[in-house]
Amino acid sequence: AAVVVKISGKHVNPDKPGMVKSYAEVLRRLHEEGYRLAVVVGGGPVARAYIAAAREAGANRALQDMLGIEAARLNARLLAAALHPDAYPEPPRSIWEALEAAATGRIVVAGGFQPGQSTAGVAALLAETLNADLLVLATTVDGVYTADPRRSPDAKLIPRLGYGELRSVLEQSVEPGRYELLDPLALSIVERSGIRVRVVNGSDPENVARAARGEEVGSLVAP
Ligand code: U5P
Repeated sequence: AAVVVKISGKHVNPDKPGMVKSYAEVLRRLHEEGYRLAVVVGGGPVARAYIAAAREAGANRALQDMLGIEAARLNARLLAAALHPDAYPEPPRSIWEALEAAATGRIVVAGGFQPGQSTAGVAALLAETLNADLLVLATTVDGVYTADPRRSPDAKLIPRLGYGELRSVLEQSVEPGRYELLDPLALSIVERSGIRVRVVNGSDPENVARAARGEEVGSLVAP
């Protein structure tokens, strides 16, 4: 089966070498079990620091995004280094490059592609291109909630939802840096191709393995 995994940059970054190692172990095991894997790593705190600095220095939005893209690619390189030699060594910059990397049979590890989206957009595009059976989002929350669980104590986890329901949950919280699981591009891509998305808590990398194997963990978004 082909599975695309998007890991939050809050889990894979230079401050968390132990997590990087655990993710590498889980992903390597899935690869050995025969899963075709593409992994997208977010920019995390490193990206936020560069974006804020570029903004204060007067850089435009596209160039702020370009720094976020490179920060995510650097986090991707960190994970790829831990996965060596099972990962393709170069994070792809585009779908074409991702297809080339995937054709080698190694684990593809990507960061950002182009401005105007997040790494969730990259993950959705890769899931569509690679005909993935599942897109796993390894986030900092346990799943999709009725409201932002970090701000509303009575927020409830939704175990199974459709794309329309996800869209209305995401619309409740549009503040930058808040509860963002998918950007608008990612949402429209998974919806148009009916890609199944499982949202899990990535603080435990084993949740990614559970999701890949089809276990009921976190939330499932499906047609
Ligand atoms: N980014 C892009 N395009 C991509 C991926 C990321 O512009 O394809 C930029 C955005 O500014 C994003 C930041 O907020 O890099 C870090 O990615 P993420 O951790 O928010 O997904």
